[in-house]
Order: sequence, then structure tokens, then C-alpha cells
Amino acid sequence: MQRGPVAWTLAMFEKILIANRGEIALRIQRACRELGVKTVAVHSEADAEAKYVKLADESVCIGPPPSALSYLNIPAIISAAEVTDAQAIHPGYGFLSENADFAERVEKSGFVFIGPKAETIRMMGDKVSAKAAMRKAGIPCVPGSEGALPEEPQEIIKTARAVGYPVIIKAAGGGGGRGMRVVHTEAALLNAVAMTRAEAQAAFGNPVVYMEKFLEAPRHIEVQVLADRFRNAVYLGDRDCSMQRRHQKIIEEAPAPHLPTRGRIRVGERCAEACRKIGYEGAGTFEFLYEDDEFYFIEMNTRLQVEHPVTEMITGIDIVQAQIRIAAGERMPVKQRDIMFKGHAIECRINAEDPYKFTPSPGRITSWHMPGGPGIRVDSHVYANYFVPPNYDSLIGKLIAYGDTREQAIARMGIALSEAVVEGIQTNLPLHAELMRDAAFLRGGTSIHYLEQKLAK
Ligand code: MV4
Repeated sequence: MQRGPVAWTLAMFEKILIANRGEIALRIQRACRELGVKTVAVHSEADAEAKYVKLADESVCIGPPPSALSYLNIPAIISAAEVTDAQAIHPGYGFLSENADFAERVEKSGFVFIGPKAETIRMMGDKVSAKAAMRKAGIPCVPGSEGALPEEPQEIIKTARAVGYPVIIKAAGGGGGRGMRVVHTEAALLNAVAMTRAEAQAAFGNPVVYMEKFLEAPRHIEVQVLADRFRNAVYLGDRDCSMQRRHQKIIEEAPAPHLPTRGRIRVGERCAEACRKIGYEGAGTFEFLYEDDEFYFIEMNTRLQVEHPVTEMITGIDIVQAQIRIAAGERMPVKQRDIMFKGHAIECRINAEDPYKFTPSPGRITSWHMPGGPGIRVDSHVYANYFVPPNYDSLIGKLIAYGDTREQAIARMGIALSEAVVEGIQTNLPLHAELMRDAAFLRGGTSIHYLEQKLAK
């Protein structure tokens, strides 16, 4: 929320191509519409009949259902921008959103990529260079190898002794949970490094690995930032995304519960300062592990995130509009002191899946009734008689509840979940309803392992 009116300035795009699908394609379209910008939807053959495709000003089919042939098809997307005369491309999340080569080709073809510079995306994509840049910019990081692990066995052993067991070996080309191995003893160390290197080479074409102290039961806390090309940068507060299973977040909330005020402000300020130092441009997220009142940076996401609505709810700032304005070259009208944090927001991701076995549940939705009332927001592209294609991830919508307090947000979410009806496919709504009554969730501040441990029981 801002004090007084805010005035963005300058020329806006006339037309933006949205290189994504589903709820986020609709979310971006809504931001464009409010800005008076025309939209181009690109879609696969599987999404031809989707409502958000019909709602766009124009649409272009970019290929058959598999993502590799459509939503990841760079030449088809750039051609679609050319034939529709779009000026900018919004990549959403997933797909090509953190592909530096895509960002570069978009810009080389004469379009604006709505996101950070290609070189920034490339730097953050390499977790070793990301960490080095952040350390240099004053962000607290997990202790570990300074940079890539060397080849020499004695050096690796020495590093692990200095860090202290358990350690975790991570691939520089990994991230989001891919390419990691925990090591508890020196006897297991060299083999674990060799295995992680081989897997990293096979999966990412990059054998570089690094080492960190393994944190046993941290929380996953992230800080949202916005920065313009004039080195104005603000933080929009934090989110707790610890409620996850197999690296898939299922509930996120803002602000993160039970953080000490000073630590929270300090980490936020450091993130904004790091953006100024590295010349970050656009929306971004600093991911931290949080344990024993300390923040440890692990990765930076250079895209819009699924969970951005909880931050929008507590700040009143439209993050997607801000991304577009920043990409158009506008100067951010808000300073940190203008940003007010008010209330609490929780997001439940609605997935088309078996609520306890987690197997995908694509197919036709026969009924779809979504809740409403004070503090309830539903971000979804689906409707009754919509067919959930089997080709993409299972997210079919997000239920967001806002309240003056965390307790009120949870109460509102519980009511919303009791009103929600989805038939024809299975969803994880029952799991969410159960979590809204879970004693540990109600206390707040559960670790990244909580949900998997609860499900094991
Ligand atoms: C860790 C960790 C413990 N210690 N690093 C997994 C995803 C990737 N972004 C980083 N991950 C982790 N890194 C150290 N030094 C535990 C995890 C981790 C995790 C992190 C965030 C959210 C969920 C997770 C689930 C399992 C492991």
C-alpha cells in the first residue's frame, strides 16, 4: 500500500505477447488490460479452447500439446510476436521464464523481455556464480566451499572438515531441489561428490558442484523485490513457503510467521541493496533457508512466482503491472518508506491430483464452484466443463485468503475451502482443509520437512 497517489510515467507498450498458459496467462492478461495494453495469447493445440485464449485480443497456436513443441518452442514464440506486432514478451513462470538464451533471443529480435537482463538470468542460473555475487553484495549465505569444489580429493576432504558434517553437495546447474546429495561422514564424501558431478553433467551438461553445511530442519523463507533500471529497488516483504512436498510448494503465506522484526527488516534491506549493487531489473525473489534466527541465501529466482499474490495482498502492489512498467522503462514511483505491510495472506495451490497419493488427475471438470466474500481471491483459468490436459503441471488455480491477522486469514481460508466444490477430477482441496486445522500449521513456523513427516503418519 502506498501513502497518497502514485504516478508512473512514460510510454507503455501497445501490445504484449504472453508466453505461458493457465492461471498465470490469465493473471498477466488482467494486468495488461488494466494498463490499457493489448494482449496476444500463444497456446498449444491442447489449450486452443481455453477461455483465457478467447479472452485475449489475439491468439496464435504455437504447436502440438507437448511443452517441448509449444511453450518451449522459442522460434515459434518469436514468430508469433513478429506476426502480431507485439512489442514485449512476458514469460510468466516455469517454461522459458528463466532461460537466458530465450531472453537474449527475444531482445535480439527487437522485442522487450519482461524480466531481468539475460546476463542476470544467466548469473542466477549458475548457483555458484549467484552465490558469489550475493556474498559480494552483502547477502548472508550458507557456509560452505567458496565457489566450485576443486577436483583434488584432499581439498574436498579439507573443505568438508572445515564446514563440518553433515554437508550437502549441490550442482551449480541445479536448483529447485535438482542435483543435490547430503553427506554425513567423511567415508561417504568422495563417492557422493563423484556421483553428484556425474548426475550434474548428465542432467545439466555442467559437472560443477559446490558444498554447503547441511541445515537439518530449516524453514524456506523468501524475499520479494522490485527494481527499476535506474537502480531504485524495494523489498516487498517476505513469504514462508515451507509447506511443501517433493520440492512442490502447496501453501505459502506472507508475512512469514514469527520472524523477529529486526532480522526481517535487515534481510529485506540487504536484498534491496544487493539489487542496486548488481543492477537488478524487474521482479525477483531471494530464497533463504532460515534456522535458529539466521537467514542463509540459497538461490535467486529471476521470474514472477506462483505465490506472488500473497505479497500483493499485504502490500497492495500489483507485481505483474510493476514488472510491465519497469520493462517499459518507467521509474518506480515508490520508495521503501511508501511500502506498508498490512495484514496476512495465505495461498493454497489447487492441484488436479489425488489428495493423498499425489498422482495427477487430469480430465473434465464437471462442476466448479469457487468461494467468495471478504478477503478471498481466486486466481484460476478453469471453469465447469473445462478439460484439464494431461500435458502440463497440475496447478488449476490458487485460493488466496487475506485477513487482518494470520488467524483471520486461516479462518477465512477454512470457510473458503468448505465452500469450494470441484467435481469430475480429484483435487488436493481435502488436504488443504485438513492443514487449516493442523495444530502445527496453526502455530506457524513449521520446517520444510513438516508436510512429508505428517503424510508419512
Ligand atoms: C539445502 C537444504 C539444507 N541445507 N541446503 C532444496 C531446493 C533447493 N532450492 C535447495 N534445497 C535445500 N537446500 C542446505 N545447505 C535443504 C534443502 C531442501 C529444501 C529447501 C527449500 C524447500 C524445500 C526443501 C526440501 C528439501 C530440501
